Amino acid sequence: MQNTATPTHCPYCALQCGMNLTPAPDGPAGAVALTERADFPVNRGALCGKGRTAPQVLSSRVRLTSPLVRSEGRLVPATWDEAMDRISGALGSVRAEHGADALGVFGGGGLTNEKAYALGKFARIVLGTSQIDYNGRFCMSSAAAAGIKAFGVDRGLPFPLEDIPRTGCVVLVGSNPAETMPPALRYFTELRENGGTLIVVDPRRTRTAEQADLHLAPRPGTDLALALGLLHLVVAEGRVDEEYVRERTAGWEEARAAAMAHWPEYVERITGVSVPELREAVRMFCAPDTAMVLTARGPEQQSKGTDTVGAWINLCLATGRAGRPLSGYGCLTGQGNGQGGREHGQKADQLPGYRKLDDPAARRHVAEVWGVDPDSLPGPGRSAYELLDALGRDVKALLLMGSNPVVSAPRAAHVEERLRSLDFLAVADVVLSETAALADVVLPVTQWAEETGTTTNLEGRVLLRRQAITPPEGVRSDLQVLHELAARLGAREGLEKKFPTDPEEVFEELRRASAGGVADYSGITYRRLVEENGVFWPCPAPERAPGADGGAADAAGDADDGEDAALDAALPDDDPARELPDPHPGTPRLFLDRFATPDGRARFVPVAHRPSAEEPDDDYPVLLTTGRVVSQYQSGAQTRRVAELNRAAPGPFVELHPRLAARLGAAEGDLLAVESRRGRAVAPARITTAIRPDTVFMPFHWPGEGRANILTNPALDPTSRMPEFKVCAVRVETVTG
Ligand SMILES: Nc1nc2c(c(=O)[nH]1)N[C@H]1C(S)=C(S)[C@@H](COP(=O)(O)OP(=O)(O)OC[C@H]3O[C@@H](n4cnc5c(=O)[nH]c(N)nc54)[C@H](O)[C@@H]3O)O[C@H]1N2
Ligand SMILES: Nc1nc2c(c(=O)[nH]1)N[C@H]1C(S)=C(S)[C@@H](COP(=O)(O)OP(=O)(O)OC[C@H]3O[C@@H](n4cnc5c(=O)[nH]c(N)nc54)[C@H](O)[C@@H]3O)O[C@H]1N2
Ligand code: SF4
Ligand SMILES: [Mo]
Repeated sequence: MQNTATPTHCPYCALQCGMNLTPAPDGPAGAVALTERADFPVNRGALCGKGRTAPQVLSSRVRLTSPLVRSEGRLVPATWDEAMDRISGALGSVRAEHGADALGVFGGGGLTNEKAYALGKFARIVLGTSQIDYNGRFCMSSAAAAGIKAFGVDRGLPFPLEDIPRTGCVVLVGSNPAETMPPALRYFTELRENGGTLIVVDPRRTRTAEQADLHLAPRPGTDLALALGLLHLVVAEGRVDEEYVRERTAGWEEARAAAMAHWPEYVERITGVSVPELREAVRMFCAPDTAMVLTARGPEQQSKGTDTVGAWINLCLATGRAGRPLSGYGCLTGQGNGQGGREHGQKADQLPGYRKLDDPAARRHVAEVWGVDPDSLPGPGRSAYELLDALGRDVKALLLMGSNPVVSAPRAAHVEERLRSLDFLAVADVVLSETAALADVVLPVTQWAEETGTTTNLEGRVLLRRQAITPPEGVRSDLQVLHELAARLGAREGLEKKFPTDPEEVFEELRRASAGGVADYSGITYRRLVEENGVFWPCPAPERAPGADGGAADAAGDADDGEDAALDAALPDDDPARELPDPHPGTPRLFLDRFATPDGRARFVPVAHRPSAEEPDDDYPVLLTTGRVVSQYQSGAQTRRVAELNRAAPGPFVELHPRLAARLGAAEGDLLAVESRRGRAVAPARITTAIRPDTVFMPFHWPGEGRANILTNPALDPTSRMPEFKVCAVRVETVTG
């Protein structure tokens, strides 16, 4: 690699902040110098502590550089050939004995688009299994399901972040960007500087809530009732945008009737948010001409997350705040490629381009790109938690890439036990995560700055994350891993040729596979990504662009090859448009003309409040909710390797209100035992008036006895199959002796 600065992007969250990296020839292997990259509009040079220290993981001593295989119970170094032979041997024999569906694949929303695409393809055409899903199921699947129901397409934000400071009011529901996306906080600060207002809905007075004009602190798990109560008031106070509802939506009468059953006083009893606060929120939301509702994991990670997000969307629709400039509903996605990772086929029910695996036209299209018989593609498989729960029973061998479920899955002790009961586990990772430590074979892979690939950030902006340094000896890329496994398992059919190791070649195929799908990337090239600093999907290739406005609506239709033929027929052979088509500009803003539903109207969803899967009772009287702190990322596999971050956030804790602490006789720093029906965790008390007295909060970044996910409830949302990370019932005691 040259010793010049390469513009690239952070490995961690969905903001995908831009940064410049230059190899540092005098430092240890993998050392780089990080400098500001002001030209990338999302973060304009700003980084959080995690992004700023991410290069340390490149040269970390604990970085894996040799494959490991289990021998006499211990993981010992091995050659790549040995490791790959073991994996292909084990997968092959499990398949021979138990069938293809006994093979499982688990992916991650941190994988690039190319990897996510190749992993889904590998599962379906090399292993022939339906049993593939990924950690994005734990992330924003409820918002995705609700978005598809209401708008016909799911893209995190339907507008760029730069629109936020120019709207009139933003409601942030269960989102704490001050800790989870610090450089994005600026958009909300600017909103308020411009005279707009910020409402934050969070059971805790977070650093984000401290910036708000109004902070509503509902009981965890009651956002659905809260949104319905607000909609009730919107109707009662005559604030419905009748013309908009008539012209751009369907299903209002039923949704209205459902909301009218949620009286403000009833909602106050459920949520703990007072009627005057509800009225103030409605006033602030409705007073300006434009407004937005943005949700994150708070309302989504619930066993009713899809309905909950649906209720917030209903509020936007009733007040005419969707599909209009500077207004709309959006979900702040989480992982580096949380958006793209959910579009290209590592999800149990999905094919590339956000196509459905059970749609015959989609199967035909993708099978043709893959050069296989559509009937050979398996059907939809289990969702993430259901897949983990089936390990050792129906699913006997697992290949895992880009997740650390021993720490991050709900009911984690059970998941760990399931992983241990497998006949065979292979994990590809950059460090020996808690999950990799259980594996039979561990493959050391390249990480972000050592490889090139695309990610799609929370705005739907596709980016090129470029290689900036040479990887260390001994590691290979995930794409190489899949190529070599395909060579071993599908040698007879020459399958390895279908798994290129050059990311751009994979992307070229992904373009074709996604063409005509909802998430159409066919007009995007690596070159454009560099020249334009990212391109928003949908971006159809010019020959199939549906028109200058390029709405997602057209792309979202069940477009298959018929559309191409029609377009071709419409253009005379010598039409210059055939030779020099203008590239599609990409679609920063969705829905301005129509929603991506067949009739172009958004759909209200009639929803009613229901309790969480587990409500407090005499045995487990306290609510537990979980989430994040600014200095650790997810399961901590990467950030726990950085000394500076460990100093800032050294370990787990239990946040609780002074009144609850007094009842327990607990002082700051005392060890608390938190027990749920799943298990018991122990961590020190952190006492603060910033949390409701009926609720405790634990971050989930650490393994060991303070592992929050020992406690969490795997109750699933019926539509999205999202587990209820954000609410379960616990009892709390001080630990004596
Ligand atoms: N520092 C850091 N940043 C990250 C990550 C990380 O691990 N660490 N992870 C990335 C990923 S993958 C994701 S998904 C995002 C997540 O980003 P966020 O969604 O902002 O993060 P969380 O802390 O999980 O949850 C947000 C808030 O929801 C609140 N909450 C809890 N229960 C409820 C409830 O019932 N209702 C409501 N309304 N709110 C509730 C919590 O108190 C918390 O403040 O962050 C991304 N950025
Ligand atoms: N209690 C509770 N639990 C939660 C949540 C919560 O709010 N509360 N949030 C959930 C959410 S939103 C999420 S997204 C999940 C995330 O939880 P996980 O799925 O565990 O995510 P990470 O910790 O990021 O794990 C990624 C792993 O892949 C490795 N890795 C990184 N990049 C690559 C790559 O390119 N290739 C390969 N092969 N490996 C790579 C990392 O080193 C790490 O070991 O946690 C969920 N769990
Ligand atoms: S906010 Fe997210 S993308 Fe930006 S530097 Fe921090 S972790 Fe990286
Ligand atoms: Mo996430």
